Amino acid sequence: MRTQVVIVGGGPSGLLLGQLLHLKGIETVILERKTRDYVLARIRAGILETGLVDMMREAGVAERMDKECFIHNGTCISYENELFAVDFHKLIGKNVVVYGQTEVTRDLYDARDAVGAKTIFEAEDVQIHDADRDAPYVTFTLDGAEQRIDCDFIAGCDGFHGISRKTIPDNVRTDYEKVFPFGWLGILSETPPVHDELIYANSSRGFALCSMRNEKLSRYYVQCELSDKVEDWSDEAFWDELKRRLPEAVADKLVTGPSIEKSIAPLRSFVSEPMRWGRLFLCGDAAHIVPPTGAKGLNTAASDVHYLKEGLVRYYKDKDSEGLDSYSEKALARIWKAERFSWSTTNMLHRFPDQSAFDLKMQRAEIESLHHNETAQTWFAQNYVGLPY
Ligand code: RFL
Ligand code: PHB
Repeated sequence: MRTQVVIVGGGPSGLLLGQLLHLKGIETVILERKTRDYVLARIRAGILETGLVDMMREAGVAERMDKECFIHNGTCISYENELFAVDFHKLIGKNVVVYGQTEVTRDLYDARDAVGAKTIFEAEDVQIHDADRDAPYVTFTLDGAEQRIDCDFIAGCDGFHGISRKTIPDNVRTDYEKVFPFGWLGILSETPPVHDELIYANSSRGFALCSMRNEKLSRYYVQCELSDKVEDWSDEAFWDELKRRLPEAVADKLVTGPSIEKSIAPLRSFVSEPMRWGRLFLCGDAAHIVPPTGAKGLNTAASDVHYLKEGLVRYYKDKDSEGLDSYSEKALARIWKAERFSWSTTNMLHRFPDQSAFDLKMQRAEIESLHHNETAQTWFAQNYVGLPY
């Protein structure tokens, strides 16, 4: 088999790239290790920057999103009983959109089916060959038989645990990493959201987040120990803990109910440089991870897709490789800023095991500055809604 671009990974970055390239007449094959149902059962991001919303429109997959999404003009932050809003619209005239990653992924799969582009599920043992030469190819096993696809380029969209990044030799690659000493325990419940905006809560018991998917579906998180297991947390224990971390007036309004999903995610900052090796280009979580506190993971994946799509279109249309040559540099410049925002927001809102009384005072001063200083709020708003591409 031969194609122009092999995309390893059928998550949101691989699918979005595939759709945008298809619209420009560039042929792709997506290789996904899992089944479609498995990919669609993963509950992850909920907040889309307008850059990603615009790309969904460009890809022609925005119809349901435009109907069902919720526009959020700001977000709320609380510390003990204090609650304040950062009004993005008032500060910088921008907003974000609430629409689940699961729905983004479903819309992209439906669109890919509709145009008849090839996706191979349950592709095992995917391996990238000769990415640093002129004629790269990818091998994999399907139903026990070895397969080969020759191609011009490979997009490594296979997430943090994928094989693409590891294909780049150690002496070419530098990894930068910070692992946070806690995780987030998240639940999804068919209950109305406690507030019309998200609430990021700093409390002496640890961080909490009140988020949502729609007016009947809520997503809540509490900071937990890395050693915690989902089975250790009954729904009742979760709701009790969440209430204790929210301002009383919010906790009193919280509607609780059975969880329909419960999971624990560790928090990590990670960047691998460069994001290109020969004809292999890394996109999204394959190259970088942020702690979810700034809602940046899916959104940085989208900006990578934007730069890579531009580079590939320019290559095929004008025989000009400048966009591909500058891909890694352009993508990384934006990513490091999103890394900084996610890291600083995580530091401002969580309890750390070794925090001294001095550290706590600094954290409090930082939140109070954000509460009362419009310049600090403007910086927060610019980063939260997403820096320009
Ligand atoms: P994904 O989604 O991990 O998809 C990678 C795909 O590649 C497949 N794969 C392979 N396929 C073939 N061969 C192999 N060897 C393979 N290895 C892996 C996998 O099965 C998978 O289908 O990466 P992608 O596409 O780069 O997308 C990144 C986003 O999923 C991620 O950044 C976000 O979910 C992060 N994130 C959030 N991002 C936001 O922008 N806003 C948010 O509000 C937000 N909230 C979150 C989040 C992530 C969370 N968790 C669980 C980590 C909240 C949470 C709790
Ligand atoms: C979510 O709704 O899952 C969500 C929202 C905002 C975040 C992280 C996760 O910062």
